[in-house]
Amino acid sequence: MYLWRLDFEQDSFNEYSIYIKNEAYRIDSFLAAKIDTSQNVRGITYPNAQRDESVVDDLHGTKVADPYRWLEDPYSEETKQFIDAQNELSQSLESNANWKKINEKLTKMWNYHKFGVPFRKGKYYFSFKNSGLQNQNVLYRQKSLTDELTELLDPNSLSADGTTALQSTSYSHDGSILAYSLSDSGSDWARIKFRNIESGKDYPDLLERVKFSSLAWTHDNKGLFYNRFDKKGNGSENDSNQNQKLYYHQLGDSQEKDVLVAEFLENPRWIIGAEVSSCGTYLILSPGSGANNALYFADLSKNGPITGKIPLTTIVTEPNAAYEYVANTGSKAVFQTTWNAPTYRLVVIDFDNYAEENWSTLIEENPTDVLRWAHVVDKDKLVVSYMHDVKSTLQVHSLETGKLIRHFPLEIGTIMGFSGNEKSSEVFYQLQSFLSPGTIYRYDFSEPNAEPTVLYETKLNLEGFDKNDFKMEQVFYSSRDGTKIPMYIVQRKDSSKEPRPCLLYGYGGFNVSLLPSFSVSYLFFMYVLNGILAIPNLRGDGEYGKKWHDGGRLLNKQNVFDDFQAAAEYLVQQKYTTKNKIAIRGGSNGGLLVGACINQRPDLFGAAVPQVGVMDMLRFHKFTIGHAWIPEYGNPDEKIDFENIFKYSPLHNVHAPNSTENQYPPTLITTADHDDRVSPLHSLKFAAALQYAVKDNQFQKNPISLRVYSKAGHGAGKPTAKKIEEECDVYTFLCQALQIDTSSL
Ligand code: X99
Repeated sequence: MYLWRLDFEQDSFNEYSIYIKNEAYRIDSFLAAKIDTSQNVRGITYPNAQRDESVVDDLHGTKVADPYRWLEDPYSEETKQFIDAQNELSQSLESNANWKKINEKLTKMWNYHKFGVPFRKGKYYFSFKNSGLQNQNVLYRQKSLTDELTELLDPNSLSADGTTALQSTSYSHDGSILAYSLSDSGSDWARIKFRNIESGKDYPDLLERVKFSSLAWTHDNKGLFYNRFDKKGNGSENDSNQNQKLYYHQLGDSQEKDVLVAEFLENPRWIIGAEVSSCGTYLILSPGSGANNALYFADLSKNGPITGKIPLTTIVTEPNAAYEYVANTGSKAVFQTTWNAPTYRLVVIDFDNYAEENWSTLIEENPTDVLRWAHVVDKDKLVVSYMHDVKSTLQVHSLETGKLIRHFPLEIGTIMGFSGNEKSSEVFYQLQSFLSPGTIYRYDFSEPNAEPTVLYETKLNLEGFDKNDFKMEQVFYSSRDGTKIPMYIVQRKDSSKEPRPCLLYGYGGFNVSLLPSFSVSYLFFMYVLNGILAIPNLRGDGEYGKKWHDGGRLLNKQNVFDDFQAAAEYLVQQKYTTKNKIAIRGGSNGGLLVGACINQRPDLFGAAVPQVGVMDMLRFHKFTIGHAWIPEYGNPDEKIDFENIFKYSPLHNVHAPNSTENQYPPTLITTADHDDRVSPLHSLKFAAALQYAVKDNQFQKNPISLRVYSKAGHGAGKPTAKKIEEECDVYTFLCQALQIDTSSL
């Protein structure tokens, strides 16, 4: 199972005064073909994007117009002008007096030391640290945990504005060389470099055209397996990513000499996960698309030097479940799988006898708890983390028998980081929650009777903050079909008579779980703006395993939107807040959620912030990695999926309001120019359609705005400065839209 990079982060902006300014957009006439300005009755002026009514598709017998198809070209002058015109409106948020105050407070709150869990490799411990406001975390090494930290890799030195980010790292088996991939401006594209850990100097090697790559060293420390595509991109293109290949690079060679070791020509959409077993003998491939993968292995010790395609043995031909390598002892390998186990189990597959009927179960699936991960430590133990009703648990099992050895008691929260390996008796883990910024624990299996000790407790730089002044509840509310949905609700304890503003944040897809974790942005909303944070665990997510995921995907996708809307209704019924005080926010698949919900229940929310969302659900599969979402959304080229998708696709359900109550809430749509996970075209087309639907509508008073960030992507690798700016935009917008009392700013 691949750990998805999800972290699309917050965005954007807006303030009403910018709409009220009476200046129309002046666009050089020779470029003004597609964008013009128009002004509606209330003086809100939107860029008037030209509608090309000639673009109409016949999809399974239904005529579907796509008048903003031209916005799919990221390089056309017209698209650039559309973006500039939208940004001109939305950017002026920054001139709102609240923006500066929010920026000051938020920057102060962000400025505290952040540490990651240390991990051991070779003769050093390695750890990430951020002194507070550094754009990117810095990688350090140290000989012992009490030694000084020596800087190994500081991405902040690689670009002045912090937009070059470390994407992933992999240490050679002997711990002497670090392979690391860098990405620019938030794109998924990366380049791989190599650094000598002792000297801190880079090797000349440079590997490009890398995306969605594994980094798997051979244990001779001579080179690694990595993935690349034939064509290079820079992140602003939206070409479909197909025919990924697995290569082997030998350190010292130029990339042209790299050896093609695996490709799956009959499955052009597969991404090829690759791993070298902890003993170094086996190459394990887990190619697939979406959550499921096939499974292959090769015995590297039998094949001599890597000079061409590696003969692979097939264990699982068709991606029918998730299979992730955990560990092996000789030919017997442990995999974590959903095969016949909707909440995951651990199975042992013997590479010498790998037919399915010979697999054995090491740890049975748990009927209630979802197995999140398992790691081998201290030679013969498995540390296993489960999720129980949306909180982490941690326990130790025997690697040989699978039997439970002990539990580690945990406070309510989430294990955000874990490190440990079979050679060491020492493990580290970090626990976070909504009100706890993170405590790192150390436990040593050589002292089995000892309890975990605190290695580092993160301290906020926030005078007067006491987490005991807040309360965190978990409620289970009924959705439309009666299903009980868990939701965390966090807020200050002191009661206020006025309804509080409420931030309702959801995701609802891809088996992703929203577990309690710390976010400065959330804390700012609760602590400074006296808001209520509400996080429901919608179907489509993974909090209860496959049944939860399946309950909100494909033909069940509407359940996700129902669950989210039922959360808002619950918060109103239970008198936590009122409709006009609820802001819905979500990113990526959560942007789709927010987009669909404002079409379906515009009356239910006081503001909406859909970020980097998938909005054109009839064409998502045509761009970048969109094809990998077909198992989640269905295939628009199939009639049955088309009919389902067409009912909720945000772009295709935009409509003119028919009453004041049903007008769209103030909406801030955000995206970024290097988002090559979800192309900005989704947000551009959605914004154009919404603005067109409301601009001359007598019932619509609330603004719809679009902010397109530059040198930014889907979220991963975003520099701190950009994160803070975007949060300032969002909160300035929300203060206005929800009429939040800003006297505390
Ligand atoms: C992805 O699209 C993940 C893309 N991706 C792979 C990788 O398919 O990053 C892959 C294979 C092997 C290594 C690395 C990768 N994801 C991740 C979805 C949600 C996710 C996404 O970003 F599943 F968590 N989406 C954007 C879904 C809809 C909007």
